[in-house]
Amino acid sequence: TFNGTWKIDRSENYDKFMEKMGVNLVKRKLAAHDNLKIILEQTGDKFVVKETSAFRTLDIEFTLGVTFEYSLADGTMLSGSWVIEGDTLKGIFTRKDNGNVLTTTRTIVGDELVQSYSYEGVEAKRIFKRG
Ligand code: MYR
Repeated sequence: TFNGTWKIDRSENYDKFMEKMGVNLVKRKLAAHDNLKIILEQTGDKFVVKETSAFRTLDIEFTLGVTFEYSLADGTMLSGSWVIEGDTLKGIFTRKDNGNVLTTTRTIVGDELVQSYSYEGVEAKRIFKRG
């Protein structure tokens, strides 16, 4: 189960990923220490995500397979949806400003939540521990 509170532990290649996304150096340096925390609550095919970071606090609700909108901390708007395949949440999102696609997955590995990101050929991971 994905349910619970997840606190960021470490990231892999996240700086390069943000650079590809067009995030400037100053914001990337801040984002490297964003203290991201997500609380996931799944009920059937509905999810509530409570996101807290150095940048903002945000509640997101979505239903698997149903398109919704999500804004990044810098205001960039994404539109897309999550589905579950096996034990993995798979998200496909499109940037509204340039039409490029961002894919992401969430999967439990051991006692960690691993979120992967892919954008324009650059991949990153953020790894969370239960908090
Ligand atoms: C959620 O389930 O938490 C809401 C939807 C998340 C959509 C994908 C998020 C991608 C975030 C990428 C961060 C990029 C920073 C430049």
